[in-house]
Amino acid sequence: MTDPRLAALSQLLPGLRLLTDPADLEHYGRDWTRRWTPAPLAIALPAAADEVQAIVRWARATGVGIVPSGGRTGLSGGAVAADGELVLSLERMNKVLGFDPVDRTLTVQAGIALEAVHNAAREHGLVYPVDFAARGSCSIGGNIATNAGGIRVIRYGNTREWIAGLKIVTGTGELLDVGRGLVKNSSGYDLRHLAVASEGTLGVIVEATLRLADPPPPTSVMLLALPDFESLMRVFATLRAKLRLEAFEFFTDRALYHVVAHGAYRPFEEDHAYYVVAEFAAGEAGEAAALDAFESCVGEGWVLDGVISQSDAQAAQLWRLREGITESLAKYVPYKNDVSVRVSAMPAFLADAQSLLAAQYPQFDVVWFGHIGDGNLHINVLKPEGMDQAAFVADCERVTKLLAAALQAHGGSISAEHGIGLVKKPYLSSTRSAAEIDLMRGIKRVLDPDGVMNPGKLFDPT
Ligand code: 2HG
Ligand code: ZN
Repeated sequence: MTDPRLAALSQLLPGLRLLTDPADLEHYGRDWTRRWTPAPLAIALPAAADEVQAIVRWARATGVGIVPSGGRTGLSGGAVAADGELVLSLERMNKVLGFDPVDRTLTVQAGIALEAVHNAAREHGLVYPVDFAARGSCSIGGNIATNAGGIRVIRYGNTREWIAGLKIVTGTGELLDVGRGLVKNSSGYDLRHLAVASEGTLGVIVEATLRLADPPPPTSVMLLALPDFESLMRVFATLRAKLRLEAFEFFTDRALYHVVAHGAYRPFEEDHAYYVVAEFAAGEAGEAAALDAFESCVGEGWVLDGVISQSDAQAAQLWRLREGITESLAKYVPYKNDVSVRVSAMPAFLADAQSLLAAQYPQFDVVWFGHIGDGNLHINVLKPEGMDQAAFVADCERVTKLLAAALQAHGGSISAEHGIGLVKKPYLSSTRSAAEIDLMRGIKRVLDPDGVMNPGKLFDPT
């Protein structure tokens, strides 16, 4: 280890695991965006909060930036280390620390995978209800740092709702214990919520106390085929009125094409323009209500075909059609948009966004899907084979500027649930006012006075 800064870190923390192999730098320096060439200084794998504190103090002394790192499944470049930073991986801090049956909370280290949180909650007869396809690899710390949403937000809300307490090592090296599991606490600013969606720019989340919920009733899944976008919001309103919805997701024919090409089963004989996967409370009443809702949607011409799962295996098969989309598109290195508007603004925004993208992207395969019930659309633009990556991204950026303006006009956000990171940084001001961004910078200055925490993410230093 020749770099004197790393030698100093090793001297400070002789037990600290540090990696500098090129393969490790590459592995830990990137996330799922695959757009930047990883170039971290090294990877640190601390085992405890006091080591994290010492690393932050070292970073302040040496000026090396720190990129906090969980499962690196992010889609906005928030965990990318492409500029000589130290990647601080929470991988070894992945334990369940405790369960409290009275408070109904689970305390975990931040590096634990979301799926391991689900399993731990289930062992106690409860659930941690935030869920999405990357559950096996993403970490709870990363979920909190991006306020991850996923497929059950319409019933349970985003990650933010489930955070009872956090331990955070701030950019000053101080360990804050905020929230402390209290249900009621009107004692001033709630610092928990500054950490949620902060994308590692204020500090490193090292521990979280999560609220747990009662398990949902048994559910069934239905897949519906729709003729047009207008029907989508109508079907949503009908299903929401008649059923206890646990999830309501949509995707287009292009998404189905790719996910089937990737190995999923083909649900209907005929092709349709749009599809909905809805999960709802089952049982006799649930099934009857589902049939009733289905028939009235068919009667209105909003639904053209449909299937209701008859077993858990079939439910999983239907879910795969939605959850397999990201993976099925990965080989195209898509340009991703993750946008939101108020649900009530969705029909008007959709009309604008559709005509905008049809006019601007006539030559690209554009795949729409997402969490329509939350006002959240994912729009993946696929790079044509043989096209230069930089030219493709430049063309997409040109269109994103127009999309950001449309979002601004409809009061929406350029990032619904993936974060700003590096990818959406140029568009932050379409979603946040200048006064808000100034305040955010001010907050960063207080918690990270030397700018060592995830530098260049969210916004550039002034
Ligand atoms: C999803 O909803 C994820 O599946 C990923 O947020 C979205 O790949 C994407 O664009
Ligand atoms: Zn999503």
